[in-house]
Amino acid sequence: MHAKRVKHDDLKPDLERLGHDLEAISAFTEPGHDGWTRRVLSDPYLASRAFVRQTMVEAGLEVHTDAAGNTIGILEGRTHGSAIASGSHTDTVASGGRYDGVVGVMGAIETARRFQETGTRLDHDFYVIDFLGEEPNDYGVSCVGSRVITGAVTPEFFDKSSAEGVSLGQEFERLGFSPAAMLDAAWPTGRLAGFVELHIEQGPVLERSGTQLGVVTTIAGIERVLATFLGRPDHAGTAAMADRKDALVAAAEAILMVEQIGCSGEHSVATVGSIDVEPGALNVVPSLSRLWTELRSPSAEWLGTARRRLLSEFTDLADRRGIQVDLEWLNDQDPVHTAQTVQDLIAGTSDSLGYSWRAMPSGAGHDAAHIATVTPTGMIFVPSRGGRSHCPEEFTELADIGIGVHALAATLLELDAR
Ligand code: HGY
Ligand code: MN
Ligand code: MN
Ligand code: MN
Repeated sequence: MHAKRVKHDDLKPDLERLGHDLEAISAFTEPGHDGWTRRVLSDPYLASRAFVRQTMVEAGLEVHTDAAGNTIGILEGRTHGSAIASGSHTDTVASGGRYDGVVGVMGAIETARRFQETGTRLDHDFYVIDFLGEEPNDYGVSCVGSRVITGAVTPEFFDKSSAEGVSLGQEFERLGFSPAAMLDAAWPTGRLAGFVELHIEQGPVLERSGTQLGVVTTIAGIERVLATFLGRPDHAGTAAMADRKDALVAAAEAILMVEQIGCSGEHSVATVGSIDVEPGALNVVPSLSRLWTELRSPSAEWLGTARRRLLSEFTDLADRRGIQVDLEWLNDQDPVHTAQTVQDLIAGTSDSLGYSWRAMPSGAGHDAAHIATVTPTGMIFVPSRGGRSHCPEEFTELADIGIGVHALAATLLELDAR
């Protein structure tokens, strides 16, 4: 006996209420930055999570925070066996946008409201999840909450140290999390019967093609590496050019190599997103440079080749310049195919609701990439204006978000009935 069969159309979200939620959470940001900044474990982030928790409570959910630091709101089902889930993240990159991740969390909360308001009692418990720390933290590690519940963390995960010598584990302990508990917080197999994440596309495809929804087929794999070049400090006025061991010039050459690697495959990209230089004085030949680098592709094979190519080219470069290079691989995320069964549910409900859709890959990483390792998982995209994201210009029309939330609710109803 499945849930009372509400009509898909009745699950349309209350746009004004959804818009209010999106507006309210965008008030939480680090002052003095362009755009929105809610870095994991920062005060604005901790304050925004209290808001999300309260919003879940007011939406009639039973709320708790698990050992992984995920905020989970539960709408009880009829059977309490396994659960179906939806959610995303509410942390941001520095000077980022106000839709990345947020749309998936507030959209899932609105969906829970609509199930209750239409008297829809699902068979499965429905989990609404705000995952901890999806964006790469200062240690280069992303998707903390979804990795923990899928058993994708190891003790080394917490040993990573900052330049100041503070480990990720110590940082989490400072804020009341227990790395030991996190290492033991994987959810039992079968706890989830399915997961769907609503997210902004963060690219131009839907807008350019005039399509309302994206049905995500694969989520790009990501290799992140911290490359440290160790040269020699010298007087900038007396050290002859031929004698220098300049760590910053080496970094400049390495950055162009990364660009060439990124251009070497279809749908592949490669980026050096941040650089540190020491000692950072105008009249001292740089002795050290750190390059925070990532490689992405939907192809595991390309990622393997690119990783080996980066290693060999950086090593040759360091040898040629008589300096040292150290590579710390930070986190890897394999490319993930979403479940065909869930893709079909999203496509079918979009058709039944009369929304246009297209199957497409995701160049961005998501919590769904980890959840997909333990349960049938799908993703729904809504358009990003100008394809822009991870910047203050990130924007998606409320009406477009509403279409995504509507498709999400209908998809979850069908997922529940499977
Ligand atoms: O980096 C990403 O792909 C995601 O937006 N965190
Ligand atoms: Mn992001
Ligand atoms: Mn995101
Ligand atoms: Mn069922």
